[in-house]
Amino acid sequence: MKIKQDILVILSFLISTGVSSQVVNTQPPKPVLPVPSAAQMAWHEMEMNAFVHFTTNTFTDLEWGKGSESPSLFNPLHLDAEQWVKNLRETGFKTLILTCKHHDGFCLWPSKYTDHSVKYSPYKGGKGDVVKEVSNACKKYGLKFGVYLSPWDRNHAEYGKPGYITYYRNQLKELFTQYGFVFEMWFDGANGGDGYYGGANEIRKINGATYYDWPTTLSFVKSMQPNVIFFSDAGPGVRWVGNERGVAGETNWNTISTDTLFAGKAGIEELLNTGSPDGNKWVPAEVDVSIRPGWFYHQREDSLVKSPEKLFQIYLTSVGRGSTLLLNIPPDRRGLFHENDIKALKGFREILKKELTVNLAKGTAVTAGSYRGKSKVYSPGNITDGNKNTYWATDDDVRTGSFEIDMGTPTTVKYILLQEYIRLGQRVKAFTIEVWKDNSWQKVAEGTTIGYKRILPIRPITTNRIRVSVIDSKACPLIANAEVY
Ligand code: FUL
Repeated sequence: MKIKQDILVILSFLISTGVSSQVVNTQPPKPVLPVPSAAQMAWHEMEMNAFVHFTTNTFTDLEWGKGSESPSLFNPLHLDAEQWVKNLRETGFKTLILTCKHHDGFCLWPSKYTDHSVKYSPYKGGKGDVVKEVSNACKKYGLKFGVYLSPWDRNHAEYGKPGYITYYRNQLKELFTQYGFVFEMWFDGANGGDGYYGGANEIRKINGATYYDWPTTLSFVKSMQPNVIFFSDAGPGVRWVGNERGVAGETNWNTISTDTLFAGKAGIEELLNTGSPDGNKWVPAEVDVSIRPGWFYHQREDSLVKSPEKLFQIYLTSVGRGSTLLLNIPPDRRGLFHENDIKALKGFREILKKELTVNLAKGTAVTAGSYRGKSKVYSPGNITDGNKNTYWATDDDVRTGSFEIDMGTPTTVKYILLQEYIRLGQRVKAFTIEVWKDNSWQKVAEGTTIGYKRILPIRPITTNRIRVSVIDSKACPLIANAEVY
């Protein structure tokens, strides 16, 4: 008798907690394909990446070196890669991508395959290796290191001919075997045109679709480093965002069909900017933008460094639109980040701290009209539990729904941050945000996509309750996180 009673007590406990229903109703939602790879997921989570453009251009004041520059020009007497990396880390950057070779062909490492490198420069008496210094500083301070190696080479005599492809792959081999883990490889889309080309001084056009034989090159790199992410206009790892202004689409799908991306096609920038909801590949957009008007350092631009406020705006239109930021900070002729750039980075960090540190929603109660199988595994409480791997989900046939965050005490709210559980695909197509004010719900924001992260700045308003409604979704919505600032 006693045993029976105990069983009854246990059963009623299981029912009240929803655990019993898990058995029948709580299979995880099926993925909405395509979904991110593990390396792409890690890339999403980095959020802020830094770009560093540095070469002979820094000394010639050019943006695109012609390829005829003498290596003797390159002499940064005070180069301190740790100064770069420490500043980046303090600002919140997780990675650094270095222009190991820009279009002018000058190599920042002593490549065995050319004389056009640091080895033939006065820098450290020809014994320097900037790639090594930078990758070591990244290791020391916990940033991931990435490589930019321009496919277009205005110095190389064989550019445009088959021999250059062997040269390019030899260089990739050096970079991918001598400097440790490379998280991202950046393939620039700028290609072909006039150049020095070993003294030929002519125009060389290439067919970008066939000349480089990218499939062979990419699998060669993957054979050395399987977890590398490839950036190019069309991926395959991450895509260009379609502009260099720091602005991802307000609608920003991580999905796109890469066979719709033809170079020169009208509207291609717009397509890159927004992605497409029915895209058949996961190729998220990366927002590359420079802290200065140019990508390389020019003294004349010392007064034109973007302000902390502008950098924060760019953060909101990149990270805040489900993309990652790739912010370029070019070292000056000394080989240091310029004081003005450092000041801007510090100011940017202060704004980030001031605006987005105290999450008013953390650990607060959340309620929802419905949740998957009425199971705690998918309950709305997952949205504010601080765990990115738990999420609120609805039943499969429910593609709309809302949840409400109750913060208790009325507080002034300026930003609402939302995150989908994208490991199972990007789903939300439209949503609204309302706040409880003067005894009614007032709409303060609306949007289309959420994706990995969406930050919605709103006109500051004092409230204690916030309601987020998914009004259209590709499948049952999965919301992993909401924060309020
Ligand atoms: C462009 C290049 O031509 C610029 O010089 C710079 O490297 C930028 C990031 O990409 O395509």
